[in-house]
Amino acid sequence: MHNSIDALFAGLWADYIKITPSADKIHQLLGNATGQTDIVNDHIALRTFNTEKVNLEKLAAHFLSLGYKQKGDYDFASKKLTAMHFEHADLTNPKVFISELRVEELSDTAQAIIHKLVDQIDPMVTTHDDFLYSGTHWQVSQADYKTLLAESEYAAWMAAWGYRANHFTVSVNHLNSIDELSDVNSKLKDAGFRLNTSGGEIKGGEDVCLAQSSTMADSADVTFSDGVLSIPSCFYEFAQRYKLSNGEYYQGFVAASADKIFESTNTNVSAS
Ligand code: OOG
Ligand code: NI
Repeated sequence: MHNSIDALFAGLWADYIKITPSADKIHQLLGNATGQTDIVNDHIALRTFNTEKVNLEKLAAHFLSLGYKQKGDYDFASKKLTAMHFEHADLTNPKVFISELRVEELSDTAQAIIHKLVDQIDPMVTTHDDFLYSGTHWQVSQADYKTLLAESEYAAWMAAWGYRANHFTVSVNHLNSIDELSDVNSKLKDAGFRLNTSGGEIKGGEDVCLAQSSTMADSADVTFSDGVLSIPSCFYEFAQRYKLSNGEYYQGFVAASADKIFESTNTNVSAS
């Protein structure tokens, strides 16, 4: 486990931008628009399988040991996912959203593939400093990737990319001279970035105290056991938070919006 929050997020960021070149370009774009070099990160998200060896708890332990506390929990029935979010008492630290796939709800074929992957992990690695940005700990074939893809985009993404932040999130509230998420979206589209339109370009809004948008994931090469394939890697998210009636900014997530944000790593842009 890391002993510094900054070191952990620096490791996550360095790994993330290697396969998400758009993130660097978006920093430049927003930096030029606002005169800022200090883009504030609202949160990151991590994914895993609910298998005992690597479940949500194993990932969360890295944040709990740094003083984070568990806050909300979420259920995504049709995607077969359970999630929790974590916050630090010092709210200048990014929030963390961790989900896990309920493997036992998949077909026997998909379960067998996932067990074959998880069986290859040394149980000790989940406690290593760099585990949360260590990628895969298994060999996977293109055929198995495609079998998973037909049943669960999430399972296929995990099999190909493993342990790493699937997105960082620009805090729109902390941008100088840009106040609204819709203005961020316009700048991104003008610059040629493709937004996730599932559930609309903006998910949520002032009524749920959180408005979110995201790019569609970049594409990057993955070395499968039987060759290289270019597939969706990671994306960038944009979040605008609103105040609750007590005057404090809402710090949680919104399940209906999150359900659509997951689709930013889909192979095909969904229509709704
Ligand atoms: C997480 C999707 C949910 C949010 O901000 O609601 C999310 C994921 O894609 O793993 O990030
Ligand atoms: Ni997010």
